[in-house]
Amino acid sequence: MLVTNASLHLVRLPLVHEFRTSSHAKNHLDHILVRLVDQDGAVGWGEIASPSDPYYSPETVDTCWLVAERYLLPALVGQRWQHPSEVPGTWAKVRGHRFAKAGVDIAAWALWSADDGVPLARALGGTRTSVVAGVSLGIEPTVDALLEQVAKQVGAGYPRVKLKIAPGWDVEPVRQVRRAFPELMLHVDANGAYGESAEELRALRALDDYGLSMIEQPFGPRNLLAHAALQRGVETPICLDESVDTLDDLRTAIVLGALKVLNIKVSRMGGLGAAVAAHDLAGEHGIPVWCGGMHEFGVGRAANVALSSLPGFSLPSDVSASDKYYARDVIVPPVAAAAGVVQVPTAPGLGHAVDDAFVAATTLRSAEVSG
Ligand code: OSB
Ligand code: MG
Repeated sequence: MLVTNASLHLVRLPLVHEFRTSSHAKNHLDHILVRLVDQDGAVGWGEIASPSDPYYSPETVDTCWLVAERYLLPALVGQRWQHPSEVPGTWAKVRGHRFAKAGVDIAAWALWSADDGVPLARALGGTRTSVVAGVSLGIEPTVDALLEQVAKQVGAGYPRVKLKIAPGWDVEPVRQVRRAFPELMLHVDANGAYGESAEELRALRALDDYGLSMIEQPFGPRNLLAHAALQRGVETPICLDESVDTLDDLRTAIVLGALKVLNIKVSRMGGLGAAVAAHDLAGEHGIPVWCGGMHEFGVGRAANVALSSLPGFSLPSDVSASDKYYARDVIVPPVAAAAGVVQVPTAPGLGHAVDDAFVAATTLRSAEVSG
């Protein structure tokens, strides 16, 4: 393959429901769509799903734009490659900036799998024909408002709900959701908001009584020792998200006993090849994985669905239908779920067309790199 032209498109979509985590609240998102064109005019799309602010990871939309425009696309355009696993090699000198890399990497996989006539899921080694989706619910103004959101999503058929928690919004909302939904597969995600004070540790240990399927990322990203210590004291599996950016991080976390479950995000790992490698390594150690989301638009969401079709993704992934997030998505058809199950596309490539007119109408700015 030879990419002869590449462009970036900053697209803004309003969220159907405001999303609040331990760090911030959002009612619209700006993601960068990446469009690659090969020598025959074939097109592949990817998505840089970085948040605008550096509160989840150090990256922002602006740093992603800069790094993609100045380093990643110029490194890729004009280079010949046979398989998308070679694409990260074109920018091997660039350290970090994994969200930016992931968006370009997804576009290369989409381009290549479409050209090869295989669905992206099969190109990645996926075997499932459908994937089970869970929903992630933000912090709500009141427990009643949260119960209403849980009821809405359970009513829509989703079999698993994840609740964002933070110090002061943990045991009580979990207790009430569990009381109202005794059988629901439920887990919590703190996005690293807890410290190791006696009070904070007491709250985290108290969560062990509610039959949660996991406690995700209670402590800061680099604090693997606190995760390992908490895992020794609770039955509930500890899941890592922000702590695992690389395979080396995962190896260290496994040796320390800092996790029993892994959240794999394509963006956080820097692309689909890296996400598959994390899946393989976790599998060798008997660690179940699931695919986390960054409120992706349809392009990134389709990549998440394809990844979730790999055999080790045995827990529900954050790949809810497009309409959980956006009234209108950038792909046609949008991602759909029936009773919380999403079908893996069987058409070549991403398996969804990008709605060019809608992308054009929602684009705030764009840039082009050609060879
Ligand atoms: O920690 O999983 C997270 C969204 C923004 C930042 C961090 C996270 C999330 C989500 C979104 O939970 C899940 C989804 O895309 O449905
Ligand atoms: Mg998380």
